[in-house]
Amino acid sequence: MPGAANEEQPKAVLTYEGWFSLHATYRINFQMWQSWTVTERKAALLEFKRFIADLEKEHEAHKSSYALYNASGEKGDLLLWILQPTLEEVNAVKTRLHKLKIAAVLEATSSFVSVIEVSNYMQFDINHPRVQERLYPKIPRLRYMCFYPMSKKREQGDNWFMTDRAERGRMMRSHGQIGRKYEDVIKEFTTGACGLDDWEWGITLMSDDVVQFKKIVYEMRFDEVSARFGLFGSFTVGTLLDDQSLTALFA
Ligand code: 76R
Repeated sequence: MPGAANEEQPKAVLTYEGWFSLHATYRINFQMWQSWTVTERKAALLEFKRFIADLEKEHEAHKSSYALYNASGEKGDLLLWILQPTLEEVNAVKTRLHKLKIAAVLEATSSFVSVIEVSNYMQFDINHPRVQERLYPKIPRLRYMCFYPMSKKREQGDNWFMTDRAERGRMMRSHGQIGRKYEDVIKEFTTGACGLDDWEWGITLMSDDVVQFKKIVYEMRFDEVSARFGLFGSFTVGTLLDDQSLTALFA
C-alpha cells in the first residue's frame, strides 16, 4: 500500500505533473523568405503574428503559456516553448504553426516533448501557491532563455536510480540550496520526459542577465548530483522576441 507507515519507502519519488510542454527550434530559410514578394511576406508575417497573439491571449488568461526567443548560434533561429494543459493541445498548436504560410520557410532543427514536473524530495503542500505556480507557470518575459535536456547516470557505481532514497534526498537538498541562491536572477522550470522523449528531463532557465546561466550551470557542476550523475544534451540559448524584434528578424 503506498504510503503505509511501516513499509519501505518506494524508490521512485512521487512526482506531480502540470502542463505539457514542447520545446522546438526552427531555422528560417531567409533566402526563400526574401524571394517572396513584399505582399506575400507581409501576409505571412501578419498571419504568424496572429498565431502569436492567440497564444498571448491564452497566456494572459492563464489557460496555457508560451515563449518565443531568437536562438543563438547555428542550432536554429526561433526557439519556441509551448505549454498546454494536454498533449493534444500541444500537438494542435504545432499543427497550426505548420499550416501557416510562414512554415514554408521554417525547418525544425530540434524538438523536445515533456511535462512540467515537481518531485517531492522535500515535503510540500501540493495546493501551495508556489507549487501551483511551478506546475502551471505564466512564463516570464525575461530577456534570455536557456534550454537543455538532461538525464541522470545509470552506470555501475554511479546509478541514480539505484541510489538509496535518503541519499538522493540529501543530494537534492544540496542541489536546491544552490538553486535558491539564484532565486532573484533566474527562473527555473523542470519538465520530465521519461517515456516522452530521448532524455529524462528538460531544464528551462530564464533571466535578464545571460551570464547567470553560465554561473548556475558551472556552480552546479561542482555539486554532487550534477558532478556524479548529470548527463547533458544540447544547450540552446536565445534572446527574447517581442513584436518589434520579430518584425526586425523578418525584415
Ligand atoms: O526544494 C528543494 O530543496 C529542491 C527543489 C528542487 C527539485 C526537486 C530543485 C530546485 N530542483 C529539483 C529537481 Mn533543479 N535544476 C536542475 C538544473 O545544470 C545542472 O547541473 C542541472 C540542471 C538546474 C540549473 C536546476 C535549477 N532539478 C531537479 C531535477 C529532477 C531531479 C530528480 O527528480 O531526480 C533535475 C534534473 C534538476 C536539474 N533547481 C532548483 C534549480 C533551481 C534554480 C532550483 C531552486 C528553485 C526554487 O526553489 O525556486
